[in-house]
Amino acid sequence: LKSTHDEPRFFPESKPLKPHYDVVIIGGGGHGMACAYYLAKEHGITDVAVLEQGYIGGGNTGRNTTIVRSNYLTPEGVKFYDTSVKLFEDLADDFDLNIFYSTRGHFTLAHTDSALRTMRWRAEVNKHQGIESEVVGREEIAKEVPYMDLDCNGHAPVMGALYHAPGSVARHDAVAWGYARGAYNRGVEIHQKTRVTAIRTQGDRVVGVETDRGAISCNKVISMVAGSTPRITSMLGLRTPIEIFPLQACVSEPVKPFMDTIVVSGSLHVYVSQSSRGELVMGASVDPSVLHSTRSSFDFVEGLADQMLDLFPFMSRMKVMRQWAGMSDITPDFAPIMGKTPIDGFYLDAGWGTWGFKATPVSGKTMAWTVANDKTHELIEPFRLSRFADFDLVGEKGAASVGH
Ligand code: PYC
Repeated sequence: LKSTHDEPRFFPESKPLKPHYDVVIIGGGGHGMACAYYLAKEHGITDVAVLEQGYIGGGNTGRNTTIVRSNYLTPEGVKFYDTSVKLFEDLADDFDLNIFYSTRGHFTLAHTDSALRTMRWRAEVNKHQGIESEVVGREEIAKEVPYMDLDCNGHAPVMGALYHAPGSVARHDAVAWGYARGAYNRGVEIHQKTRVTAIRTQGDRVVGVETDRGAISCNKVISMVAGSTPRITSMLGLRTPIEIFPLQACVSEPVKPFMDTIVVSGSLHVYVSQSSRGELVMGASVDPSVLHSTRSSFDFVEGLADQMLDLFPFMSRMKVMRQWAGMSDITPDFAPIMGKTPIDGFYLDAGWGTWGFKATPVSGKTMAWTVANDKTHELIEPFRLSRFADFDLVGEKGAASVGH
């Protein structure tokens, strides 16, 4: 009989920290793991330590509602997220791991003339970039989502929608695990329960980090910590316009599959899809005030249920099984901050607000390229930190999916 103890572990036991690494990645979520993976796979850089204060994928990677799409408003955003969608499509093969990637089609409902105008705008920008997006009317929506009350119980009738056929969902933890295993198998060290407490510099250059397990020297540091970004950047006195707002979500009890599309309503501040386990995965807009917290509230579920029942009255007896919150690092223009910084050897991948999961592959790939070449990758050039000083913003508010 073959014992399961003979199988290699998915992840190894943790080792002591080495005194020096070429690259330290702060943050063991999807982005950090993806960057480690592409550094090793595409650039042969394997003297890398990923430091994670909690556990792999335990931050915003495991707290989002797993939507993948590229129907953004700006050409810069559309190109960037489209590259991500294409990478997602091949990820399971790449990892040899099922990430439950499921293309569902994505409806963003418009309940007002002005919302419909934004949908038309997004559709045209998308089509111009070769992305499948179109504005559809009530009849088409009713055909694809027959169980939805398009009249919203008389409150805010649906007038039309932006339909984005490539819209998908995936198993978010599997994405982080796949990247982590791929990075580890190529020689990257992953250190969970290792919190960075300071970043060491000499002049304008990064030379190492201090952690609650000891100090490490290194040549390059990449911060990929989403909601913890202000804690890390303050260690260097680096100013960014990021503010942290909680974003809450929940899942219902599992029910038989009935919802095979993703439905989003920016006006009602809700989004919903059905997971491969049958649970309805639901979320709302960010909480109204700045708060560094991952506590979820009764107010959130109550408000969400109120809006959700306008669209899906038959859900009134469904139970909510779990609820949680993530910390969204929101920028003023609703686009990320990526690339080099004024501190040599310190790279930033942040400002992921409510839109980070879908960027996991492309952010890992372009940040790895940027770090390997010490030059900002052209796809992320529009997202440079200096755009705020240059007044060269990438206004993505109209495509951020949820009201803010
Ligand atoms: O960007 O698609 C999105 C999204 C859905 C929920 C929160 N953000």
